[in-house]
Amino acid sequence: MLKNQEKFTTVEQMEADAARLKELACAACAETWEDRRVKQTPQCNFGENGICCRICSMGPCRITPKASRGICGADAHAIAGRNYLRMAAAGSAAHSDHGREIAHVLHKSSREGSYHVRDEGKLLNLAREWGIPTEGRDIYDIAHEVAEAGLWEYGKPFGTLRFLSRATGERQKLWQELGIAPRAIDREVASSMHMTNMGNTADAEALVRQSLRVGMADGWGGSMMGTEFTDILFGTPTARATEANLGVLEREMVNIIVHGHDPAFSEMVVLAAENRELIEYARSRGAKGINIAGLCCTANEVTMRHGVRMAGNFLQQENALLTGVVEMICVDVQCIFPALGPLAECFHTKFITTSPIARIPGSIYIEFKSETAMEQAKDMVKMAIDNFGNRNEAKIFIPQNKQAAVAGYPCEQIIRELDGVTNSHVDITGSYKPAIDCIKAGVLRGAVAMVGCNNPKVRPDYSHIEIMKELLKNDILIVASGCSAQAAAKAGLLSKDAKYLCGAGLRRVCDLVDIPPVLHMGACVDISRMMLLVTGISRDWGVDITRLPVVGCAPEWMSEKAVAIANYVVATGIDTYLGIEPQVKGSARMMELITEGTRKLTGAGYIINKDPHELVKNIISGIEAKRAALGI
Ligand code: SF4
Ligand code: MSK
Repeated sequence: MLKNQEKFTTVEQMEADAARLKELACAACAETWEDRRVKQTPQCNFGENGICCRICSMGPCRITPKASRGICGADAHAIAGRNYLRMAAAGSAAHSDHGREIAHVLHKSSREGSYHVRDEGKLLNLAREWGIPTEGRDIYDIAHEVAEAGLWEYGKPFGTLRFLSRATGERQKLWQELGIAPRAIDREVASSMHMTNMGNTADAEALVRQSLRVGMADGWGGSMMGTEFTDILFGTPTARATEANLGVLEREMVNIIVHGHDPAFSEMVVLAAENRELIEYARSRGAKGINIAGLCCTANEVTMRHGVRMAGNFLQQENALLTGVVEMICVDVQCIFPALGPLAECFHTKFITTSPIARIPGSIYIEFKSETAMEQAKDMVKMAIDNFGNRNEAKIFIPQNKQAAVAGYPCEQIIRELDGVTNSHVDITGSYKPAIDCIKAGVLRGAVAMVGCNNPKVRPDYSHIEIMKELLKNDILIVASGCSAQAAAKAGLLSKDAKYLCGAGLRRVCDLVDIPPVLHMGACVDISRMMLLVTGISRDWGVDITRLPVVGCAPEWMSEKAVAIANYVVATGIDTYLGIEPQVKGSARMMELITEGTRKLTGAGYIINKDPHELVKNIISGIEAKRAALGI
């Protein structure tokens, strides 16, 4: 038994909390995804295998043993390939539209308004990178020009994306040669929809190539822009102490949950909750204060900039409301269950939607406008306070489990931590060389980027947590984002005490650098940070990305955004281990293309295994094989 093992929250404990919440709720309130999943079982095999086509009204057409082609003649490979590309395009559109919204907020930033430039250094660096003059100019003039240049990336008629020049020379050359360097972001999304429109591409390989391209329009385009502009507006994150799981909800405080992805509005809610007058007002209404907690990636965003505590990840959103102490759940975009509408009606909870992108029945719609954001946020916080007295005491149950966590390790913070250890060696300051040396020496065997959602097809959080624990035991450092990072946080793996779960080498590194062994890098859009991290390691090591003992893993993914991400990760040359099968199984050609076919193009592909214990063995042997090939 490892020391302090009992400090970590197990999946069994989390499941017991969820079961108790359901048990205490009345029948109407207690319907959650678990019940709906049962009613949806068995799920449609045609959909599961990707061989149902309904892109024209001659269909729907399904591939069966007696019907190997749709009415137009499209075979299983064309149908599965088109469905797959459409998923990647939709995911890329979602992330990139989020990035676009943030670009518009930056474009409207001003000294007087709600939104300011908080990281001037990052803005100036980006302006220089993009050839935008900075000398003698007002910082807001620069911000507006940078934002406008970013917005042009969505629709420029010529050329490829600016951020591609951040990649290694080898990657840039390869992308050009393969013809997958993304052009304007919207163009790649539109081209994908055009290619998959009735009567166009039926060649599976061409569809997979475009999936890589539209994925890169996300990871090296819209997502990267979202990350950069968010840092400029709200500050580049730094490591912060926080807590995670439903135990962060407070019985005696006004609880407001922010949920979704785009931090523009939640940042305002967090600031409004710090307003002294509103805190006094909350006290006057019998509360001890205002408690903001986060769900999904909005949580990741505000956690790493303000230390806001995390109520949980994707499949925990209903459970948060079942506690009966949430005065308000305020959402922006993506990963929001429509189920929150009827569920909120079972409680006193105000369910507030704020974006025309996510309109949900049963919610109060208050469209967020950047011009009036702070006033709107204050009004909402006041509405939540006014709702505090409406709780039904009989419906309250707050599970006590919560874990300490440290969140907020963007590339800049990782470099800073490494510099802290090596500051006597001036020549390596600002590089990843200390980490590379540890990998070369075998003190660390490699690194894994743990990402992605929860999915009821596998036991929620179990795959994330089991895989992470096994990696730590095997001296493999983890960077994490999205709901995977939150699974880690709930289990206690983002705490510095998680070093007790590590092998001797990784534990020594954690002690020396004073970091947790799972580094929280942010939200889903921040997987773009991981691309820059790997690019930096490749440069500092002088070894091509495909040869590094570094891989990605999404054991419980569900979103179309994850398909876009997996495509740009593979295009960047990083093997990606999946615990949920992409819905292309009905086409042997597509299965071959996404596992081995892309490897011939980009040097990386998917490795798929539904069993988390087997998947982690695959990861470890993949990393060891890369080490052996490097001769280390
Ligand atoms: Fe059927 Fe072809 Fe129309 Fe798809 S595009 S629904 S396979 S006829
Ligand atoms: S929130 S995309 S469930 S990681 Fe980014 Fe979580 Fe997946 Fe949404």
